[in-house]
Amino acid sequence: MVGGFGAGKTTMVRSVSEIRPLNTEETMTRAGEGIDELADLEGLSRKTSTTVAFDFGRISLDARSVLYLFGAPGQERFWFLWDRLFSGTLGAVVLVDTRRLSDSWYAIDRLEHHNTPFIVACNDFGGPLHTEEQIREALDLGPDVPMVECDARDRSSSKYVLITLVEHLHALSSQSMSASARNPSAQNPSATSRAAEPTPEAAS
Ligand SMILES: Nc1nc2c(ncn2[C@@H]2O[C@H](COP(=O)(O)OP(=O)(O)OP(=O)(O)O)[C@@H](O)[C@H]2O)c(=O)[nH]1
Ligand SMILES: [Mg+2]
Repeated sequence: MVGGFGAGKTTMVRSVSEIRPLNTEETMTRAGEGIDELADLEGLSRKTSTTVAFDFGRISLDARSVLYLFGAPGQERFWFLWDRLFSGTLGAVVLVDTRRLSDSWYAIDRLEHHNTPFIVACNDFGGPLHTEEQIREALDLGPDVPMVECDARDRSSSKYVLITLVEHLHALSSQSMSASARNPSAQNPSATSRAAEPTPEAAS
């Protein structure tokens, strides 16, 4: 789970994790960055804590496969942690507050840099409605990147987001397998082909 400050990453990990998630939340101080800019936003005016390392949760998919969930810290001063979180990650959810679309640019930029497959989930803060085309254009998303709406506070909605991600990873891995079957000499293990491994892996 990545995305801008206060987009709902910790909330989503809490909603879906089957274990009591590890959260590294600290109380936001007056000196904390961003507190003023969030004060007027519906749903965020009562936000009093922020992630300073990461959230960690887990979901068992079946007897053999476990999905590990990592929620990244949203504040800019903790972004240096992201590149470490991305290594070994199968895929990512970019959580977006559509009232603050530009806050998502950095996350998308880093994911593209790392070649990490991702989907976009627009969290419902009751903010101004944009069409899917407007959001795709603002985030410069290709048509192949799945986009869904969600409410991070709701378990079934958050589960649907993760299912969309896993299906996307599955589709990418099938594509790369059929491409390498057509042209075996061009086979090149990539982030997407790792998604096919059945062992417990991480998703964030
Ligand atoms: N209205 C509404 N509020 C939400 C939703 N998801 C989260 N919130 C609220 O938004 C606030 C921020 O959520 P967090 O989960 O702390 O956001 P975060 O992305 O982890 O924030 P940082 O770790 O500080 O970047 C909390 O007060 C949540 O209760 C949602 O879907 N709708
Ligand atoms: Mg958080």
